[in-house]
Amino acid sequence: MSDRWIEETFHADWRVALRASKVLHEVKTDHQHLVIFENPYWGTVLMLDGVVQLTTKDEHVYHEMMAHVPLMALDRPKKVLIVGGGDGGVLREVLKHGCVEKAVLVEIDREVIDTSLQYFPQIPQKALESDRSEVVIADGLKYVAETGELFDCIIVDSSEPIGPSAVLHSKEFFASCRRALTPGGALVTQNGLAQLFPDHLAGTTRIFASLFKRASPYICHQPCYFGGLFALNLATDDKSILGIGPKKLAKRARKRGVADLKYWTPAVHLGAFALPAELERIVDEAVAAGKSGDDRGYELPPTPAPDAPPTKKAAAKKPSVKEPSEKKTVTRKPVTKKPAEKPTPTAKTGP
Ligand code: SPD
Repeated sequence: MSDRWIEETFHADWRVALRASKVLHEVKTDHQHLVIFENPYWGTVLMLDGVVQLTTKDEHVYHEMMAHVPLMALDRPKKVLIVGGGDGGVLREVLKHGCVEKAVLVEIDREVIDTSLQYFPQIPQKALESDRSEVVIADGLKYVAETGELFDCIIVDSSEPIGPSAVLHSKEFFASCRRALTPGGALVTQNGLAQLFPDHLAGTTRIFASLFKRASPYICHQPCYFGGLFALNLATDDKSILGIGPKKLAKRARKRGVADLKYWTPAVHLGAFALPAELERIVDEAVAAGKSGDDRGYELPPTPAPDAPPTKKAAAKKPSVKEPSEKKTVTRKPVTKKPAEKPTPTAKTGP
């Protein structure tokens, strides 16, 4: 068994490390650092720019909740746009809805698609080749801004707001999504670890509340996203889609042929919108702010220079982390260690 450990840094003071029993593929693509490796517990793991995107053990949680919550809420969604999601997991779930006639997947990095098909084909299954799927290699921001098509549902399956994913958390992008939605359609995005990064949740919620009649974050728990509750965020102009009861949700699932899920149920769907008090407060404040014109999105705090004394504010929010170079950009780079080596200094990550 290999002794290489690959780390994800969530916080200046907190990393997790996964054993890479076998590195299957590692490359710097045109857009990001991509590594796929085997871990005896988690199965196959995909990391982009040092952030775990999925493991074959628990990918169903996130993929089911990204797809089925908005789609089950909608009456008869026919056209779906997925931005990102090149691994095909969300697409696989979307196509389970018999009423979906067309699903367009726009991925900026072709290598995510190619390597997913090669190293964990059980995730996309046949979704990427389906007659109902259209796969476009393009910049999601540009695609959504320029498309003349309208979609009933847009699902943004991005990474954290770093690297090529950063723009997919911006107001400009979400405003374009709104223009590309049919009236009453639903937009969903991943919104990060809510308890670790509440500012991220607040930022997206402010934007959603400023653009849509309703912003409704919901949560799931995906074990490989270490750090507690994972937030997703749904925006719509049709408030009624959030009031669908359990019987109707179950009926829709039956009628559309959505079966044998591992996480989503009507009860989980409804319960996911119940937020713990501390998060509910953050969301309520963000909605109020968004409605009164404060549409500030989440901004990554700048990484301090390696030797700069931390300011009080920076120290409280984002402790300084030693970096090997002068580089000040914030990226999640996988830190790999062999047992004999000293810990490698790492870039501060966290969205
Ligand atoms: N913290 C990582 C969040 C990653 C969200 N995207 C996952 C892509 C899986 N299709």
